[in-house]
Amino acid sequence: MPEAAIRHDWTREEVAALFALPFNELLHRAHGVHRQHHDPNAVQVSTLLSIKTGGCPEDCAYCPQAARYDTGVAAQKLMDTDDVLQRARAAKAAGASRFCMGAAWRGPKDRDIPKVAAIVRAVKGLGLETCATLGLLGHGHAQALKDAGLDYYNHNLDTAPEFYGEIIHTREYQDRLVTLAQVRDAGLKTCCGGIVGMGETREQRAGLLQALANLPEHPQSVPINQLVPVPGTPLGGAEPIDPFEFVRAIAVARILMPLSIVRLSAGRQQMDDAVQALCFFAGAGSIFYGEKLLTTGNPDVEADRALFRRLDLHPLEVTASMGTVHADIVDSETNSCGHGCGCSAAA
Ligand code: SAM
Ligand code: DTB
Ligand code: SF4
Repeated sequence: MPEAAIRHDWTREEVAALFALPFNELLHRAHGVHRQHHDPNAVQVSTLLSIKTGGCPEDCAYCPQAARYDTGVAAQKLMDTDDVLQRARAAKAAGASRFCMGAAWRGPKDRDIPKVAAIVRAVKGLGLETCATLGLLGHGHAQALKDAGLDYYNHNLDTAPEFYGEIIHTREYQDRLVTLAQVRDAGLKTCCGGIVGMGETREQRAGLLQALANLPEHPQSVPINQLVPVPGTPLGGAEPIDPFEFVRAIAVARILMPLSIVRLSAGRQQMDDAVQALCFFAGAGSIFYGEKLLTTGNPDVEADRALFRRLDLHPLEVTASMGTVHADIVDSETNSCGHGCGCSAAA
């Protein structure tokens, strides 16, 4: 297979044509691209924590944290650094290599930035990669977070430009592009993806992935979320997406952005193991690990350990400036690699 080109000029027709390939053909192509640039048996493992929950003024139709929807999520203030640190230590001990912190804000106020920066600095000090998702950034925010030791900033496009207006009315697509530019300019890595299963058409799913792939730089991390329908939100009763259509979205993302790590993100609790296995084959190379996403559930740690064992997957080791982080999520009783791949993850 020829080396996959890194392109930023994908047309809608090209992306739609990938979606329309026979399923096996699409997965074969996607897996080929995956193997060219990634270890197909390694999965990066991140743990999420909501450091500021609920009470959000925005109206994102999928979100349980919007104050205007009655979802039972109580508004809380920003967590203290010590409480976040305790959760980050536990995540590291359980095998996560990255700690992702989310805040239910439209965006941080200037006065929030020193507090979040202190949290980031402390988490980074544990030897974890750090990621934050705080909403739209203001002047100087990205640089201050970078200076505190932030590695990634998550800010999603969420859906295709032409479907966006049906999902969110309190901020524009363009606002998101501006925040993403600030993130890149500060030298932060970008985590940017979206949600499928919100009632969009396949054409609109293609539109989301086209928009992601045609950003000035491919995001280093591309989370593909399946909608978690939460009662009380406008999308609480959304029709579940065909699981094979979700796998197609992962595969197309893999082909469009060959160097990026595509994350099989929210929605795994609603997915069976066979669908997750197809997602890994199609090019997903990252998951959220730990019983909770931000406010909704995620598979149990034990279930994920068993899944990794059954699929012979091992956690991606992150060799950053702080050294190698060993993510021992597979089996705490044995300590040698049984994959023949030389990794130190338990088999
Ligand atoms: N408030 C910030 C913002 O919106 O940018 C950061 C946190 S927000 C919860 C981060 C992302 O979570 C959203 O952009 C969306 O992609 C995802 N998300 C939220 N609710 C979801 C749901 N019910 N199902 C799937 N993904 C969801
Ligand atoms: C992303 O793309 N998905 C994560 C993370 N980035 C912040 C959030 C998923 C949230 C699912 C709904 C909830 O738990 O509140
Ligand atoms: Fe607020 Fe973010 Fe939820 Fe939108 S997705 S309502 S901005 S917390």
